Amino acid sequence: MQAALAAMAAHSLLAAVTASIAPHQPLLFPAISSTSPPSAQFHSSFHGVALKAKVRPFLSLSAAAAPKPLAVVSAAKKAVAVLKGTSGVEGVVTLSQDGEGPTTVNVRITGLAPGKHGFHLHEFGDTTNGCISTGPHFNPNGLTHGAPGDEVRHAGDLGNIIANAEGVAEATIVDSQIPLTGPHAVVGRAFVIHELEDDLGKGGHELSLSTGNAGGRLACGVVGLTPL
Ligand SMILES: [Cu+2]
Ligand SMILES: [Zn+2]
Repeated sequence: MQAALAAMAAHSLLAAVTASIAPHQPLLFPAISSTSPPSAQFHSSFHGVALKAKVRPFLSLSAAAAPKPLAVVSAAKKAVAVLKGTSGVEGVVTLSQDGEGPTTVNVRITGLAPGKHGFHLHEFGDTTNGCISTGPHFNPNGLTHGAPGDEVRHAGDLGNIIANAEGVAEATIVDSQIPLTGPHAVVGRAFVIHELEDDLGKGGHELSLSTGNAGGRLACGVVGLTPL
């Protein structure tokens, strides 16, 4: 009973204190209340901005002190594409990238005719009409078709991969123009393996500077993120 009374008393006291403070709320922000009348503090948008400005530097300072930015720079990123087609050609392409470094692409494709086959990253991850709807080679810089080592090339130009006598092509490609994040990210686009050798823009054919004259699209797969 005593405790209950005490609690009630404390409660009324608190209520009384709150009520008495309420009309003088700026007392809670003495630094601001000294500059203008209380009524302006909480109804003027100008003072709302001033309040934010006071808080923000503290927040950004604490964010700068945290190791977050470093963690982002050194983050490993991984993606995969599963290639399927209509001619028994299939494969898996895995991509990994550390921070802003080059992307390492591991390719294994089966069911191919022995020899060289053009291998590209095409613009769209759209296979609604088979590999045709993946569009042209990924070309964010508006250049002509070339070899992976050329300065003038499509970002998606990854050259040729070579199938052995069993029709299996395995390759590891390291390339700086197919990042997994950022404005030129390739996630959501598609790999395509072609019927013919890519002439790397040097064949003199009317298609050399757009597709490398690499022929039909045997299989394709959309690049998607995977667990690290
Ligand atoms: Cu292609
Ligand atoms: Zn190209």
